[in-house]
Amino acid sequence: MRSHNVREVVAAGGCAVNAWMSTDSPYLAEALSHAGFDSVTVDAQHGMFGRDTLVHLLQAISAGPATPMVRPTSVDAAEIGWLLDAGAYGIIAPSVDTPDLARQLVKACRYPPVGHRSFGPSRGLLYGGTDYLAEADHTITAWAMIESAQALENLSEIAAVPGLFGLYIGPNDLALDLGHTPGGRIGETIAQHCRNIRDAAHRHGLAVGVFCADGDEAATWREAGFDLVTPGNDLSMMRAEATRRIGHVRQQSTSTIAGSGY
Ligand code: 3PY
Ligand code: MG
Repeated sequence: MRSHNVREVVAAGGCAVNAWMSTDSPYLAEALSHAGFDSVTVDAQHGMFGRDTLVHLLQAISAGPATPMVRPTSVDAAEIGWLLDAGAYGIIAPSVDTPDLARQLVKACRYPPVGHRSFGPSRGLLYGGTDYLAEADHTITAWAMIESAQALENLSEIAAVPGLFGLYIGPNDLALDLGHTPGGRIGETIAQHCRNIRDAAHRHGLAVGVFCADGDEAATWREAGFDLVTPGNDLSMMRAEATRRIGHVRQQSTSTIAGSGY
């Protein structure tokens, strides 16, 4: 199987930089894969595309050096199995609020006897190579998203579930669930939770990642010891840069462009 950039970066003590695809353009996915990101995650939960386009996005990412990952809509085994068969090397599962959901996630990502992934690797085999069956369980990364008060309560038990690669923070849903306003940069209350989640992940030998509003915020979390950061999604990058250029042309200040990352 091809190596997993995120595993390599994290093993070397670095911080992986992850792109986030929410639009339906394989051309853009290909460009992001060539742009220097370690991984590109296709967002099947909030992305504006269907199943066929998702395969085309993964194919386009394969044309460059970035490792393809996907956020599914849940820990559903049939959905995750299909995404892995389509060539995903990582699954960032939303709303993993309990250790039981974390166990379901791991089982969906692993072949028997550890899990119950069904055999039929399809495009995963083409992209991954003939040793796919032998290597898939060691290569694919399972990330549990921590994005609710319930997940915070169950944090240690979730992090202790064997087979997870990392915890990934969804700061917007976490803010919403805790009664704060989502969008924009991470506020101080949520930032303190992010630091606690980082510590819990590292105590259990897991990586920790976070979705950020922009590159500056991602740099801050990289400095805070995070193992993977996402500096907003494709659309937010495009919108922020478009706004910056328009402001430049019109000679207006662009200091108010703080985006939500979406
Ligand atoms: C969140 O912030 O809730 C996310 O899911 C980020 O992708
Ligand atoms: Mg979320």
